[in-house]
Amino acid sequence: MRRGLAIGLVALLAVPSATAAKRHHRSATHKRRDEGVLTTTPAPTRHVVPPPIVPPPPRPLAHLQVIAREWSVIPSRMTLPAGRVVVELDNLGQDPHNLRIERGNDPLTGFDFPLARAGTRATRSVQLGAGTWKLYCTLPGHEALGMRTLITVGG
Ligand SMILES: [Cu+2]
Repeated sequence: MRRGLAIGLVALLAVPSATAAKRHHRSATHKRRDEGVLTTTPAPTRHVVPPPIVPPPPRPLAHLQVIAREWSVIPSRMTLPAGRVVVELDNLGQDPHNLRIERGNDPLTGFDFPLARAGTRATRSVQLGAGTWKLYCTLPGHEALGMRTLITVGG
């Protein structure tokens, strides 16, 4: 009789402890989930990580449209910053034309566009230094007829 009571007491004592263990296990699982959330925020560290060095954004390319027709060469702007320039030649005339971009004081320095048929467009990227540049059509007589202009490239 006494023995049975003792077993009963042990059983009673054992039940709450098993529940407590379960509860403990559940809270441990919960904790793990919380830890998972915490990992998304940077953990405090002893070493200070320097911020990544971000290079400055590249300077936007200057764009120059040049309209060629009989008998003119008309640039979209008369002044440009020095550097790389995307030049778009639009032949809006009825005849083929070309374009040469030549340094004002140095006729040996220049950029040549191939012959553009009427109604066609050609694009070239060129590097223009500071100074005056002449834009003209190199076909015989075309410059004399008016297919020339000067632009100023700044420093
Ligand atoms: Cu021409």
